Amino acid sequence: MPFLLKVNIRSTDGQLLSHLSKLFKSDCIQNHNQTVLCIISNSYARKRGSFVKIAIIGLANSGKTTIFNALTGQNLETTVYPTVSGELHRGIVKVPDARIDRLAEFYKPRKITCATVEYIDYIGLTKGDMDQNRKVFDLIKDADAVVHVVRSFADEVVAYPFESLDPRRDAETLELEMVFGDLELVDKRLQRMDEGMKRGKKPDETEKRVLLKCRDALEQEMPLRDIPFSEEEERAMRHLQFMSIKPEVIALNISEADLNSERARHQLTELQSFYQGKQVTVISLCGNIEMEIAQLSPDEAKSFLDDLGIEEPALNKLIHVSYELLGLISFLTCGEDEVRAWTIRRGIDAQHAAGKIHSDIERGFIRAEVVSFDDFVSLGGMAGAREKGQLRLEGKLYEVRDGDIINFRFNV
Ligand SMILES: Nc1nc2c(ncn2[C@@H]2O[C@H](COP(=O)(O)OP(=O)(O)OP(=O)(O)O)[C@@H](O)[C@H]2O)c(=O)[nH]1
Ligand SMILES: [Mg+2]
Repeated sequence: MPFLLKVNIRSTDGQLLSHLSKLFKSDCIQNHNQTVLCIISNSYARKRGSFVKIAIIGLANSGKTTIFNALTGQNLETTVYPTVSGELHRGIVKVPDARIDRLAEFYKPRKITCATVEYIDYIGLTKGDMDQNRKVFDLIKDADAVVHVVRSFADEVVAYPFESLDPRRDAETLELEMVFGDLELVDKRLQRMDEGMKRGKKPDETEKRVLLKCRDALEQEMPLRDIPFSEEEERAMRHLQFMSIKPEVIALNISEADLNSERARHQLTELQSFYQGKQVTVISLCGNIEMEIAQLSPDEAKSFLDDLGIEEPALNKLIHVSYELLGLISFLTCGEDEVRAWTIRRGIDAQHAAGKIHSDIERGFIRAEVVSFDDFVSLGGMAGAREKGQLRLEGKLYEVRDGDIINFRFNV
C-alpha cells in the first residue's frame, strides 16, 4: 500500500534521515526550511512515475541475463541452454551522470542520489510460440521501453534457435513476434466489442476506430511505433498496453573477439541503416565484457577499459540512450545534505518538475532559482553565478532544461 509519511524535525539531521531511509527502504527528502521530513515509500514513488521501467527482451540465449547482470551488478546464473520458466528479475540501475559527480566534489554532500531506471529480465521470446510469448508480454506489458538484445557472438556451446547467426533476421523475427502479439490483442478486443454490441452495448467509437487502424498496420507487419497517432487516439489506446509501440533500443551483443572488429562494425551499420527513420536506436556491446567490468572496483575497471582502448563501458551508453529515447531529462538539486538528479519528461514546466520532489512544493510553488550546470561550473558555484547575474528567477511556466540546477522557493 503506497504511503506518504511526514515527520516534523527542527534541523537537518543526516543520521536520522539515513536511519529512517533504511527503516522504510525508501527515499527521504527535506524541504528548504528544513522542518519537514517526508518518507515516500517505493510503491508511492513508482505511482508518481519516479521509476522508469525498461524490459530486456530477445530470443533465447541472446545474452539478456548477462546484460541484466552487468547493468544491475547482480550475479544471476546464465546458462548455455534456453531458460523456459522462472522468476522475473528486477533491478534498479543508476543513470551515470558526470554532472552529479562534479557537484558532489563541490558540495561533499552527506548523500548522493542519481536518477534511476528499473530494468527487468525474463525468459526469451520464441518464433511462432504465441503461448510462451504471451507469458512474456503479460509480465512486461507495463514497461516504458524495451532493450532488445540481438545475438552476434558465436559460441557453439551456447544453444541457439537457428542454424546460423544472422542479427538482422533475428531482430526482424522478434519484431514480428511483437506485431503478432499485438494483432492477437486487437482481434480479441474487437471480438469483445462485437459481442457487447450483440447484447446491446454501445462500443467506444474512438477506441474501435483506433483498433481498426492498428489492425491495418499490424496486418501489414508494421510495428505500431512506426504509425502516427493523434493525441486522442493515443489516449484511447493507452490502456491496451501494446508491445510493438514501445520505444526500443537494439543492443547487438558481440563477442569479445569482435570488440574492435570490422565484422562487428559492419553488422552494426547494417542494422542501423535498416532501422533508419524508425523509432529504434541500435548500439553494440559485448555482454560478457560488460559483466566483467561491472564486477570490478572503479580503479580496476578504469585500467581494464584503458587496456581495451575504450573510454567508458558501453553499458553507460545503453542506459543513456534508453533514457533519451523515452524523452527523459534530469534536473539537479544540490546542497551539503544531498546532491540529486531528478527524472522528468522533456517539456515539463517548473511547477510540475517541483511536484517530482514533493506535491507540497508543486502546490506552494513561488519561483525557481535556476542556473545551468555549465554556468555553475564556469562561474565557480551558486554564489559566483548569482554575482554574475546567471542565477535566474523563473516562474511556474518555465520549461526545465536538462542539467538545470534548481532551488525551488515555495510556501505551504
Ligand atoms: N562469448 C560470449 N558469450 C556470451 C555473451 N553474452 C552472453 N554469453 C553467453 O551466452 C549464454 C547465455 O547467456 P544469457 O545471458 O543467459 O542469455 P539469455 O538471453 O538470458 O538466455 P535465456 O534467458 O535462456 O533466453 C551464457 O553462457 C553466456 O555466458 C558474450 O558477449 N560473449
Ligand atoms: Mg536469461
